[in-house]
Amino acid sequence: MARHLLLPLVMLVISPIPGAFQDSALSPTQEEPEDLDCGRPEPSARIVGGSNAQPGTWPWQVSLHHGGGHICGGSLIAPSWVLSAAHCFMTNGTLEPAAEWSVLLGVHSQDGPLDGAHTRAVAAIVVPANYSQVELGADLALLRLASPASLGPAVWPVCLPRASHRFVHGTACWATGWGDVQEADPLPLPWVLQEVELRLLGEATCQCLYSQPGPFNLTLQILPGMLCAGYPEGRRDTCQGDSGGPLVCEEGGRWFQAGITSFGFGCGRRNRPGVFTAVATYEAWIREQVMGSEPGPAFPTQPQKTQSDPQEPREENCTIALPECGKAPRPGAWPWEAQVMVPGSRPCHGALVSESWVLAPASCFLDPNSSDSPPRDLDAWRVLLPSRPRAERVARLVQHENASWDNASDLALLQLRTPVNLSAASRPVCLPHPEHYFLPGSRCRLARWGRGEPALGPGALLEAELLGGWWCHCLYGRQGAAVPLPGDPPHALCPAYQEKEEVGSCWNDSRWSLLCQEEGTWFLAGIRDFPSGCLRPRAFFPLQTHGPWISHVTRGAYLEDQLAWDWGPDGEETETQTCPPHTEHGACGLRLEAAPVGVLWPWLAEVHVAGDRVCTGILLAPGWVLAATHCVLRPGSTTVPYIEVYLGRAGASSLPQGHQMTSAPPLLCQMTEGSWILVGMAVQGSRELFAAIGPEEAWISQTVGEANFLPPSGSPHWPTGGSNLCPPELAKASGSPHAVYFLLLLTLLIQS
Ligand code: 4AZ
Repeated sequence: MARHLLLPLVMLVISPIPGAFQDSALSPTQEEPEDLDCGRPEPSARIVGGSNAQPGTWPWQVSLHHGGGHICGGSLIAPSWVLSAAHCFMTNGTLEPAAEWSVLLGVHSQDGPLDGAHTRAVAAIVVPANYSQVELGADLALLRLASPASLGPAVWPVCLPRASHRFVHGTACWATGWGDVQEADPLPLPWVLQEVELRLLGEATCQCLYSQPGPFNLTLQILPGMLCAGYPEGRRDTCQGDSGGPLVCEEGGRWFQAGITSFGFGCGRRNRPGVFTAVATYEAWIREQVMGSEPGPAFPTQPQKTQSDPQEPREENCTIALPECGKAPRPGAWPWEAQVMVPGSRPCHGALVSESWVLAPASCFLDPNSSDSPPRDLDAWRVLLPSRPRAERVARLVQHENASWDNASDLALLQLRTPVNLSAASRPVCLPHPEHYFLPGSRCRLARWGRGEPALGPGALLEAELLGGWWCHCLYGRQGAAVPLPGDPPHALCPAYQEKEEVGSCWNDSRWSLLCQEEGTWFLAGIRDFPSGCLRPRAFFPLQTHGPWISHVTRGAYLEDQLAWDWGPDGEETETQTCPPHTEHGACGLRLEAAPVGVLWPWLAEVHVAGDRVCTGILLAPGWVLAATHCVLRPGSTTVPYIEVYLGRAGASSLPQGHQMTSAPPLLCQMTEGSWILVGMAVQGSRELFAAIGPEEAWISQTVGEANFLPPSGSPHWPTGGSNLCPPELAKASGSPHAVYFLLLLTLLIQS
């Protein structure tokens, strides 16, 4: 089946049923099929709020095993017949041999001894001739057992609806199974059967929900013979592994099977309810297959509806669900901002990700003196949330298993003792699914993360635009490495800042998270900018790879689908899927004696962007010119523009009077032995303040390979405290630097 279409489940509720089946002594074989007392696991008082089913609540639920494990669910409809989904048994269009399957009946927990349960071999599997794939319907199968099931309180058939049976939209029904509890998150041991209450949705509503834009531009046609159940807001659903299991509705004291779990888009997602095979549609086909079996399945007539039953709505308008996370009244007023207060430490900044969970860097809570997590006194910990009068108490701390001070998994989840009532003032941030693709040009902001000192003033909010994946990857990734395609989790996210706020010393020690906005909804896109010095765009570890871990721990964090699909006129620059290769060796810093007339500085390059000469670059090696990032990456543009580099003509003359270049020139110093060395690049807008090259040495040498660095003894002294460099005579006058300055390496594609 189309894997991407399907996924996790959730469950609720409970129902005790002691005393069920007092009449189970009656021998089913003496009954007429219609008299088989199907669908009655009485008494059944249900309580919403649990997730494990009580033993015996759903005695028709079976588990279908193949290769030693649970693959799909099914329902017992007669002593020798199980109803399930066709897609469970098809591989590449071929039906798998019945002999490879077995049916477990009367199971509750699939771990350990299956008390009271029994197994039957499968004699035959039948699938409708017109079944081809789940999205085209007819996703049902009948399994004939090699010998009849032993009926009893834990094993009993469900009632089947006749073709004329009408299930009223809005009815609360129940789905059951041992499937995943979230997308790609298997049911944990001891594998207790799960149940979830789902509401039947009308076909028009379901079609309308599935027509809402969403990932992969999915188009799904709800066909006759399908039915939908769930909620526009998602969060309760069936998932992978529940397929083939029943969706049952109680009518007149009996349980009728309205649907067979078939597919859906993901699990529990907004506007993507589960899709089921409508059993009533297939009455004739089922009767035909089981003809001659005694007793066969029971198709009781639909119990009379009472007067108070609602009229079936004709046409439902579809009230789609909007994201419940990520809405902020204005940038900076973050309703998910959380501060974790641990006695004796500075507050640690994190984000509310659900009613009960806060995500924060694990490094806030790691003991620097010990590699093991010491026992902690969480009693004294507090979490401050916006607009909450009292600090929240912490019940539990769960650290990512790979968390360490300096890595991409520096994450911890803190569970609040009391869930927060979500409101406009306190609500979670949205988290991206693993396949989320933040479009180049996405509008982003920084938010405090961890224990960093506020390098920015309280009102300062850096607005940033996301760079395309190619640029971000190749600025940080290994040369020649393949660039992840859109939809594959990126290795890094690079925002390019636009606002010229007071930034301080390139905020070297600050810790930030990256929030990106789609359709007015904020996602926590990245965490922990990696140490990158001042000269390159900041890069953040993408959070999306951690979505499954976060939903596994929290069971209810707000993972939200991608909301923006507009690729814009430029699209992503996907032509080159690898980063540029290294080039040949060369020599640096020596002014050629026989320079062409008028050329004073042979390493200077004119950088032209979209036809305009914008700044000066420096030839570092035959294939590489170093230039300021802001020369080539323009605010408002999502891709790198057309760039030309002219060599051998820069520096011969100064710019014409009055001509303003985007970037001021590089700072070069002559060593005693006569070599010139590049010391800094002028900060944007300044002719006096330079961003030092020294801290970028590792990056440049890794990228360029053959760039020539003078040995330390020959280098001028690199400033240690920060990476901004002022010529000594200007140091006093410079004040604090404005705007971080980036460098970009251009590969010369055409060399002449
Ligand atoms: C599955 O893969 C599956 N959310 C079943 C149901 C749903 C998704 C996937 C509906 O078996």
